[in-house]
Amino acid sequence: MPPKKAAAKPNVSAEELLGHYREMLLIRRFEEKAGQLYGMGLIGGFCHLYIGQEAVVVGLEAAAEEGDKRVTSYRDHGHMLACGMDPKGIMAELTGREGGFSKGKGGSMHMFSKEKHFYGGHGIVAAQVPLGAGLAFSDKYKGNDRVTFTYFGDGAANQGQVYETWPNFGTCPSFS
Ligand SMILES: Cc1ncc(C[n+]2csc(CCOP(=O)(O)OP(=O)(O)O)c2C)c(N)n1
Repeated sequence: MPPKKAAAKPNVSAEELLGHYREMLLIRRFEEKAGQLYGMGLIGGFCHLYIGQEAVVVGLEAAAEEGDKRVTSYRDHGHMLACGMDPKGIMAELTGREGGFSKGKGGSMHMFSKEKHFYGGHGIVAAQVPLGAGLAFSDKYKGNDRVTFTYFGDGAANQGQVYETWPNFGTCPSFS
C-alpha cells in the first residue's frame, strides 16, 4: 500500500473558519425555528429544511466571488442565508408577510434576490439546471469570468432537463 499522504492544511485563518461555523450555525438555528413554526401551522405550503447540509453551501459560498450567481431547488433557505440575504426577509416570506422576499406570496420554495444574485428557489425537480445554464451563458455572452453555482439533489440527477442541459456544459466556461 502506498504511504498515506499528510492532509493538506487549509489556507484559511482561524477567524475565517469561525465565520464559516457561525454561518452554518445560523442556518441550523434558522431551520430548527422554521420546522417548529411549520409544525405550529404558521408556515403555509411546503417547507423543505436544509438541516445536515449546512457545510455544503457554506463551503461553496466561501469560494464564490462578487457577481457569481446561484440557483437551487425548493430546499433553499440555507442557500439564501449563506449568500447574505436577510434572515428576517426569509422568515417574513415563510410566514406570508409583505416584508418577505416575494412579498409573502412565494413562500419557502420561491424567493429571489437580484442584489445577492440568488435566482431561486424552484419547485420543479431539476428545473434549476437549465436555468443555471442560462445564467452562466449570460455571463459568457457578457465576456466576464463569473460562474453560476447550480445545485441539485440525487433525485434530480435522472431528470431529462439535466441531460438536455448537459451537452452545453462543454461549451460554457462556467461549467468547464
Ligand atoms: C418534475 C418533478 N417531479 C416530481 C416532483 C416531486 N418531488 C418533489 S421533491 C422530490 C425528490 C427530489 O429529490 P432531490 O432532487 O434529491 O432533492 P432533495 O429533496 O433530496 O433535496 C420529488 C420527486 C417534483 N417536484 N417535480
